[in-house]
Amino acid sequence: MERTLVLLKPDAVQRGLVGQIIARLEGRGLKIAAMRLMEMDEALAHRHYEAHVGKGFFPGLVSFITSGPLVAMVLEGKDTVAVVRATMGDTNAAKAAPGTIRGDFAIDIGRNLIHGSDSVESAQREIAIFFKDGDIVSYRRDTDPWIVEG
Ligand code: D4T
Repeated sequence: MERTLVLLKPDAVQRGLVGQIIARLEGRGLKIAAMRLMEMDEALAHRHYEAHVGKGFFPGLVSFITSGPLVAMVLEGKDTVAVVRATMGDTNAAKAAPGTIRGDFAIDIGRNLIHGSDSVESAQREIAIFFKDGDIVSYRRDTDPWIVEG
């Protein structure tokens, strides 16, 4: 089973969309392996978004992501990285397809509600930034065989 890091960004918390967003991810069959409400400081934001340091949108991104509490989660399941990205929709929320989280709840790239790791390698790096090994819970659900064959 694959794991990914999901962040429900400060706009999701402020707009009261945390429950609806988690419901969509859970509804697909993904399993919550870790979850915490927290604030990101500048150092953590730089670490998480290290690939974007120096880009024009970086200062705005850091100011937004550190502006209030967010929900960090580890989700687990089959092809989780790709499934979460598809469920989120296009990074530029204005172009995100209806039916996706961003396509239904957002209209701006700088307020796009949710982050999901873009590869298995990124997921490993990002999960380690937000969670210790002991924070991640492995468990079996009776519904698992009804969600993934075999
Ligand atoms: P995140 O990392 O938040 O899940 O977004 P994506 O993986 O979908 O997109 P990204 O890494 O390219 O961008 C990171 C983050 O920066 C914001 N952003 C991005 C922005 O405000 N303006 C921009 O022009 C871009 C490219 C949105 C997501």
